[in-house]
Amino acid sequence: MTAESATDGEAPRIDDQPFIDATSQAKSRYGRFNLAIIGGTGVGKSSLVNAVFGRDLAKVGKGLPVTQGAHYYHDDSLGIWDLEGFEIGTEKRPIELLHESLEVISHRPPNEQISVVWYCVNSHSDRLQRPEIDMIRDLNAKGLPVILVLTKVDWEKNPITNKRTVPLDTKTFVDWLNEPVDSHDQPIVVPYREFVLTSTRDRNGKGKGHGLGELVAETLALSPEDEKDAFRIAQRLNLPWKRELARPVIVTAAAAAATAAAVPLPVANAVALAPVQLAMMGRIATIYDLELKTMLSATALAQLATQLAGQSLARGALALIPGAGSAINAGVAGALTAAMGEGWLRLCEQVHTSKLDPAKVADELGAYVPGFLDIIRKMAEQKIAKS
Ligand SMILES: Nc1nc2c(ncn2[C@@H]2O[C@H](COP(=O)(O)OP(=O)(O)OP(=O)(O)O)[C@@H](O)[C@H]2O)c(=O)[nH]1
Ligand SMILES: [Mg+2]
Repeated sequence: MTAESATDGEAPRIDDQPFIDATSQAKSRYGRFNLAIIGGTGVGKSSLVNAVFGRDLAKVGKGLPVTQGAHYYHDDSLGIWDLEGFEIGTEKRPIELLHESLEVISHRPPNEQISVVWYCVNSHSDRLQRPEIDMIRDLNAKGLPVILVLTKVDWEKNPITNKRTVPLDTKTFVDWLNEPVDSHDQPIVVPYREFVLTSTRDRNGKGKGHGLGELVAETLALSPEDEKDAFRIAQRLNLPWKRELARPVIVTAAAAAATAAAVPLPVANAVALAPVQLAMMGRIATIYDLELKTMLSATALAQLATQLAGQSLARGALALIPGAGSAINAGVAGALTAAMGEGWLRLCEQVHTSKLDPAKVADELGAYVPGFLDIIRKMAEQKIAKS
């Protein structure tokens, strides 16, 4: 984005409404992923949520104390049922509290219903206690998939083989999980669906942790089919999942733009493609869980619109580019939209991974999202190279 193109010529008559509409449509289409988290005080629940979702909703504090034992925290893509207060040995039996909470939750709106449960246990315990087993059985009986998350695993790295091994106490727990027995050594069934060993930092409180990739993969696998996309959007560990969601959006928009230009559009009407492109960008932003209203001010959106159409510049300059022609045909419209989508995807990724400050998006647009003229120029170059 150069200063001239924003000021040169008339103000663009482009409506930013498609952008806003597409964002809210995509939000309601993808929906919300709801995770329930159970685990004793200090086992590392908040650290896990932070590591996987990149935010601790509890800290942000829009919490809703639904029952004595259950808090609900949410933003657009993520809801967390924090099922606390199940400390064994408290006044009320944990199982009763759990029953009460699940009963209350079942009467909440559909978009608040639990998809997956992370039952968190400190990996330094040697087995599950009876009340914990009862709770897991209860959750399972209610049709809720439970992932048993062993937290704070202190992996040891063999300096020679570089292989990571779990410490002895965790191994004892894992052995028990593989063949659980009761206190009389009789085999029992603990109906968790998976168990995953995790850490969010090393034993010195440093590093990024381990096992989290497996945790998100298992969570996705156990999520109901129609909530998988919401989980892909809510989580922040796996970028390829987001790209997989965003690419078809680009392909669809490029096809729509090509159709719109099936009868070649005069260059001055490049603006006709803007609704398609803005809608595409709104959808991609949603996939990266970005709040565009805070990223792009009205002025920035207007700048973006100029960038998209480039109409003031295009009018005279096109004639100077050999082979560019004077109309936008289907091929140009499709290529233009696809290039814009890829650029916007990269920009969203940078913001999402905190490599780009959301406040600087407006200034950086030009570096990511190619302008109309850049693409025409490129296509003209290719044409010349071919001939
Ligand atoms: N060594 C190690 N420490 C951890 C790990 N995860 C969390 N901790 C530490 O354990 C403490 C508790 O972590 P939290 O994530 O706050 O635990 P919590 O379950 O949310 O705790 P409450 O909300 O108080 O119930 C903090 O001091 C963390 O730094 C881990 O993987 N390894
Ligand atoms: Mg916490």
